[in-house]
Amino acid sequence: MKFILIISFFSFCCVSVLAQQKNYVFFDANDTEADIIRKAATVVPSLGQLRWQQLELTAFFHYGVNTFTGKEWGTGKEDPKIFNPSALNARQWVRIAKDAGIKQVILTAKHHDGFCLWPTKTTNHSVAASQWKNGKGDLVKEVSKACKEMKIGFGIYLSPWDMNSQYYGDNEKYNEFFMEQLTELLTHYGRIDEVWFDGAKGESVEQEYYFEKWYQLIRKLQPQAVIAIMGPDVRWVGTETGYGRETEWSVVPTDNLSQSTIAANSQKNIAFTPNGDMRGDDLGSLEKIRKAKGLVWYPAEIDVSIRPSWFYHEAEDSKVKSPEKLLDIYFNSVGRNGVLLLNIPPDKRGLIHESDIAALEQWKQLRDDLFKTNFASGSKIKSANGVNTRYILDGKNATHFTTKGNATTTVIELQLKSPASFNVVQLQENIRMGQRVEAFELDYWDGTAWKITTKGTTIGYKRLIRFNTIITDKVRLRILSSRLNPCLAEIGIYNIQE
Ligand code: FUL
Repeated sequence: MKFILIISFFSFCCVSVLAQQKNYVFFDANDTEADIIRKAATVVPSLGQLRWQQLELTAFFHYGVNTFTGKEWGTGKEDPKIFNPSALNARQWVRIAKDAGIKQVILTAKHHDGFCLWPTKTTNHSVAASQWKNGKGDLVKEVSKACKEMKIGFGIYLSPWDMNSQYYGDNEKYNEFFMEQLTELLTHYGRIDEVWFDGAKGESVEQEYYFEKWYQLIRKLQPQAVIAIMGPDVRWVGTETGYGRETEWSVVPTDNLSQSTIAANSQKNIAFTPNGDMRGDDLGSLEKIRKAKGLVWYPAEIDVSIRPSWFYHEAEDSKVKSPEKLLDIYFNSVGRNGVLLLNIPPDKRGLIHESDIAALEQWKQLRDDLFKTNFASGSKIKSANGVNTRYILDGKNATHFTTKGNATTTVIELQLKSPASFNVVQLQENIRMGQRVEAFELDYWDGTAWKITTKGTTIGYKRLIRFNTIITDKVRLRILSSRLNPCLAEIGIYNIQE
């Protein structure tokens, strides 16, 4: 699927009350390399970004006229009458997602074809003109209600690209129309937790999007909502495979920015528009940040569909990703300092299909089995330069182990309660303190010497690594490099049955 990422957007508006630090920083002309590194280590998520990161698992529901035409991208010319689910049950969608451990769902309120899943006043091209519930249905309402009832987050996808709107191509009129749609969505359905703006845009009609105005509207009407992808709070990881980067920094450069705009805008709690493509392999290493004008907390979201396509197609019922594949995706998205956005497209009946349900249930079971026993629990912890060592095993991501003085390296040794057999390590930084760790190694004691088990670069909110099974009663984590004192929230060692 063609995904045109024109530009990336940053927010400079949110101050974390927790750390009294900002989610952006600027460099002065006379900053030394040491200043740059220190500044990078003190950029922290906004409260909205912190909440979002801790969700770990979110879901997409792609639903609309494409569900009934069998297409992935519509044309905008579809007859609304074709939208006619026979047994739609939004509570089933949300229940299935919640049972799989998903904490927030995003509904495609309008995809590129312009068909609206709510009875909007802005166009006739909506559920109101469909046969579903004799035109009296409101799918945004049904999904948002189910989310509230089941206490999970709710977000909306509103495609900027609209192939149906008569205004598309007229900058003023289309932006006004789009803002009206946004206003309806942000005022009629209670709390909205995420607003997702797609980067896909047709090339045949020129249309400018007034992003800054959209952001201001969202900040005003739903200040807690994170704005994703073509938005300032959450970054597209750069692929639609479910696999994030091995080295994933949530702190990335802001490029080509005017300092005066930033200063002015940050006071007014609005976002603005910098340049930069966020698809490279390396976004936040020292090499990158050294050349930057400033840095911003802009974490990665990893979107992928449970099926080959985004919309439901019967022919793909046998191509639903296996529970094992979903687990691998989990390791490479959530376990690579990202949030997974897994698409689960409901079918023509208006239900999540049995094949998807089975895969989701077994995926959840695999995760439950895997994380049932942390073999590090109850270990004796030793660290020559460590402070608050016990916090590394307290099960809380808001408390952390750190080091004395200015130490940016450390060794944490764990004497397990008894010998264990394991093949997974899970590490977490307390990101309320920023993202700091640049390199680590995990060793095990083989009875006579320390041997390397695995190694990695960034940790961030969560890092998961799988390796060949080892048996030992002693492991040690060596932090080899960190931008400031490492602030490690948790360490876990687990075993996947093979
Ligand atoms: C893409 C869109 O073109 C796809 O249809 C889908 O919505 C995906 C999540 O984003 O850019």
